[in-house]
Amino acid sequence: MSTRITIDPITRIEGHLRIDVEVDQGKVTKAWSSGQMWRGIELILQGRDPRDAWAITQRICGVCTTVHAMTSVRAVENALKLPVPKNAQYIRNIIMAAHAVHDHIVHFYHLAALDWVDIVSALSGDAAGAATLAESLSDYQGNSRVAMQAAKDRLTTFVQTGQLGIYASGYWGHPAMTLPAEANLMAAAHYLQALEVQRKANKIVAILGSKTPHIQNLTVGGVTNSINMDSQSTLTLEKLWAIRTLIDELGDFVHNAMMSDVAAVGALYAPWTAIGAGVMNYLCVPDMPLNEEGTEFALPGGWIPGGDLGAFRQIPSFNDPFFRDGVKESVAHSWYDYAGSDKALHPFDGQTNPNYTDFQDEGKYSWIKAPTFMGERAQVGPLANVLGMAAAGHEPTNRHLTKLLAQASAVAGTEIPLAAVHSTIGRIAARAVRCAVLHETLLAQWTLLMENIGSGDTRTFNRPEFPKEEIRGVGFHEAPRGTLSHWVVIEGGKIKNYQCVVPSTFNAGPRDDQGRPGPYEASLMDTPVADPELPLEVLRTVHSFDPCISCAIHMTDPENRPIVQVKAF
Ligand code: NFE
Ligand code: MG
Repeated sequence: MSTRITIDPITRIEGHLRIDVEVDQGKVTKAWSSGQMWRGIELILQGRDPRDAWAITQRICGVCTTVHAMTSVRAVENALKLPVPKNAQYIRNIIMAAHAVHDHIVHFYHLAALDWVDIVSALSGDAAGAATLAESLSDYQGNSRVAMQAAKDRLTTFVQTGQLGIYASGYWGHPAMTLPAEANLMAAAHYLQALEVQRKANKIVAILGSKTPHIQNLTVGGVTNSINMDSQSTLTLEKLWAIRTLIDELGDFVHNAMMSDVAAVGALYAPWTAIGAGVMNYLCVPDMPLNEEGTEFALPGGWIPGGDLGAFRQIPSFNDPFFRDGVKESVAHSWYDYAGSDKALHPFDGQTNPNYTDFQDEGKYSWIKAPTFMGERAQVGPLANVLGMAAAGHEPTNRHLTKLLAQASAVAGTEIPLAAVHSTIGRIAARAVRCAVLHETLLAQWTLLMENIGSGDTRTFNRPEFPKEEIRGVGFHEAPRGTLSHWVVIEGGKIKNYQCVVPSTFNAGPRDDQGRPGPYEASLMDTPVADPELPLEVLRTVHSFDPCISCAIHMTDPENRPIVQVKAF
């Protein structure tokens, strides 16, 4: 007999996500992913000045704080065929890389790790043992016995207060939590240290963007950071060197602590490399443009159908017709109607007409649309990105991926092949690899900016001019959760249509018009569930995608209905 489990809301994510699964003989046999909030950003944009869209779309989310702003200016620049000065590209690139490093650190340590790391068990871990383990994995400076004891004391004091706050409802002691106490203590110590480290990445965003979340320095055609080495009120050498110091401080944690924690946790949970593959068509886009036209990039991207790296097709530029023509969105199982027909629509012709029906297992059950690429369901995110960059022969990606797999194999005592990354653990591992790659990118983009300013180029802005006739543009960005695109139709200098196709829309989307499940749903199939009352295993796979539902729907329930009261962590 099958059991139905409804988890609503899923916590340690952004937004309101409901996951339903049917479990038969201890395994998931059916799954539904449902976005439970509606906003309306795409509709708010209609009729507005395209130069304002970035500031409005950025309010889609406060987690991926910069990404909608970046993607929006790119969409409008693409419609205008407006080049972007190199300084502006580099400044944007530094912000994007710093934001992603912050986001990936927070995801692993603060959002996902507590599905794998038992904080209660950490309290009984021996500090010297935890330090020995940590030092065997890396020479990160926060690995000492003193550091481990400090973390243990801090956690113990916290527990003695009796006010466990966010830790009160954790699945501590769950049979699927199998790390030794010293491994739990090591990870818990790095969890606490990561709270400080992630701030350093975010400071870089704030220095260049004037504020975070929600940067203030973008404009269609460039950035508003004036460069003048003789003026204290502009982007000065002092600020640039402050950024360099922060980049250097981040490196030790990212390349040593995070990479080896993920390798060790992954190796100790090796059975999870065979769980959670789901949709194996992977999409990622190139990013970190190096020239004014957006035809050269530091990081490659493309399409991998069926998980076959040999079939990789590169997306070379912002103007690539393959990407531009490849995206559609279906609403067959989403709470929207399309006027005229229920066929999937290309985003330039996209519609946002809400039609709420309640949760219908076989009908409409989510506020999230169901995007496809080349007619297929597609998984996006760090795993897709790392596989795409590896397939494109990107040296830093291959180096960090090889390093992580080698370390995981050493801990596991058996060779872990590349194919193991098509899994729940693989998505987490790929995020660490991407974080390491992006840290290098951050340094490289900082160097490019310094050299370019040093060459005498201080340009940061090209003025946009809007024609009367209709123009269309797409902007894309490889955001922390995957491929993000904004699609804008402009007429007479005003926005006629605006559609956002977002990473979590790709991954959290419901069934499409052909009844095919989305990546969350597909990845949950066959997941073992030891105790339906404590569905930790389901959370592991869902959290591995790093869900963001405000992004996925970018649309709020006007009546503010309470959804359900739960005690999940
Ligand atoms: Ni709100 Fe986002 C990212 C975007 S959603 S977090 O990264 O775009 O997937
Ligand atoms: Mg949308």
